[in-house]
Amino acid sequence: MNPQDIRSIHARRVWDSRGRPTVEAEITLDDGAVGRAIAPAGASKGTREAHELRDGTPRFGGLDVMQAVGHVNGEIGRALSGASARDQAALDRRLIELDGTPNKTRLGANATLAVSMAAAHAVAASLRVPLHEYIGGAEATLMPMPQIQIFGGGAHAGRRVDIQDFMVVCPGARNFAEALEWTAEVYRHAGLVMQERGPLRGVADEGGWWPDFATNEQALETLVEAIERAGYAPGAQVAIALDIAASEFGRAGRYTLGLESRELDSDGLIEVLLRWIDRYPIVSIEDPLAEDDAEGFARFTRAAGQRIQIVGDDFLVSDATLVREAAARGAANTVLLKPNQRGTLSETRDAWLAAQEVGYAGIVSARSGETEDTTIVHLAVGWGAGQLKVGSFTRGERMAKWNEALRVEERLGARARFAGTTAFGRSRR
Ligand code: 2PG
Ligand code: MG
Repeated sequence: MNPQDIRSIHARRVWDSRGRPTVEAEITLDDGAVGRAIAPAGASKGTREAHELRDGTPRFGGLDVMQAVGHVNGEIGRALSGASARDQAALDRRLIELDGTPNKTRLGANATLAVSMAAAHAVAASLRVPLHEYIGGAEATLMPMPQIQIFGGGAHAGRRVDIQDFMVVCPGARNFAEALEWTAEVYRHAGLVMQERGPLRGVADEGGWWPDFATNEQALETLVEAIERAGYAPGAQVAIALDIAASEFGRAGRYTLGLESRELDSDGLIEVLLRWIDRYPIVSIEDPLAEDDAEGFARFTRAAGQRIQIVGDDFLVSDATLVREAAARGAANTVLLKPNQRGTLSETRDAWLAAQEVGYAGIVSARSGETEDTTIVHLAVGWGAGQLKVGSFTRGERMAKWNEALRVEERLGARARFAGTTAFGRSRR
């Protein structure tokens, strides 16, 4: 018997921030240590993501996860019982083999990810160290730059505006805690500006203000105004990061901006984005083009990749092979890392390792459907990714992550280093 061998695995159905079912796994080790983790769920998903297994029965609009829960309590539990949780790579390999499909279609990435993450939590508990330290060792002391949403949009706001995330980062902040303080002020002032213009219409899926705008660009203007009114210098102290999530309104090189009743080709969309970069203090753009538009991605990266960070989310789906392919064609310079796009911690980490090999930056990211689970905070610190995207600055499932990061920074004390914008992606050519 080894203290970190798996004694038992149990899954249950719990509920996410959208009131939808999701999978929680709980692993007990032979020494009695327990680890627990919950799978998140996306709304704007890449087609090459690992498969999220939903029952498809009439219950909860087909979204129930009792099959995935059953897989953990049955097949996965039997296969991993007695295995060492200490060897994350071997455990994840076992999950992949057991599933046997290229994309976790049989067991479900929601089942495998919950187990993969719960195992890491259990070992950290057994070793009595925080998860980030178990993952990255004592030298993993880099606190990430937070990317925080001020206005939601796209699939997270009934497509009220086309662009999905209007976010801020704080290049001028001295540490993580200060970046949160500044963002809190910007968020509050953005609310005040919206209120002056008309009734506040609440918040979008990830907690950003509801985007009651006449054009996409008006959101950018309002964001700059909020930064200024909060007392910060746009660009130098607080800058803008966007997730265009272009796969949601574009395919085969055609893009439809519904709000502005405009149809554009790739170059037309690139032109719009380049104008925005000239006009507004934008330092990062995610999924500027659709997942099927690698050529557009490469053209945009040639045009702007030395000035700003260009992030592949739907485009790269946290996949090491796709990261290498993108690098070979000069498309994007940064990968978004979402563990449930792959379904195990090891595969997600592989994408980050591939990114480092090819000179790409990395951003660990939540999904729009989240819970109180804070694993991603520990991944960001443990992997030294340097950036963390969690959604906005309201709603418990978002604040759980920001607050956990504050605890980590406090615990690291004088050893904590703040990534600032040093970890941002920039193309080298
Ligand atoms: C994204 C995420 C988070 P979703 O596109 O980056 O904002 O959204 O989880 O819906 O894919
Ligand atoms: Mg995205």
